[in-house]
Amino acid sequence: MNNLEKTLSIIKPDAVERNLQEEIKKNFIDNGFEIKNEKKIQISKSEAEEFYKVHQSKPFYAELCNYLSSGPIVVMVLEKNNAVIDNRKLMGATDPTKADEGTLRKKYGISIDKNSVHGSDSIENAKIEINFFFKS
Ligand code: IDP
Ligand code: MG
Repeated sequence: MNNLEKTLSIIKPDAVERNLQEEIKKNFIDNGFEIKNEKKIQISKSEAEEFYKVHQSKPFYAELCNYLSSGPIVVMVLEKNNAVIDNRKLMGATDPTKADEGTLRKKYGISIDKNSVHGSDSIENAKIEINFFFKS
């Protein structure tokens, strides 16, 4: 069945700093994702606060926003059938020590905060997040 979706992926500062973006992009392509749009940017702290506002009540919110704005990131629109859930599966658990073998966070993540990749968690949030970075 054709269920073509788009999702937002971010290669986070820890991975860009280690120059892993081409290797991580190859994982997406090898797993059937098409990279429809892509840019390398650095966002401000206030943009990170807006992007992560669903987490504003969490104890790690300030640290999280400081981190996402601390260096260059690569933001991408990925497309495939069931892109949202399939990207979450490919990424693995939030905490790299709990992520399954073969997942991006297991392979590249350093810690729960420096976990290398972000991916939208629902079709609705994917639309919001894609619009945040790639205003149409
Ligand atoms: P997700 O990225 O797997 O969707 P979320 O719960 O949405 O995980 O959390 C967003 C981001 O916040 C995570 O990717 C991680 O970088 C960071 N984070 C989550 N939990 C913690 C924590 O307990 N301490 C520090 N950072 C955290
Ligand atoms: Mg999340």
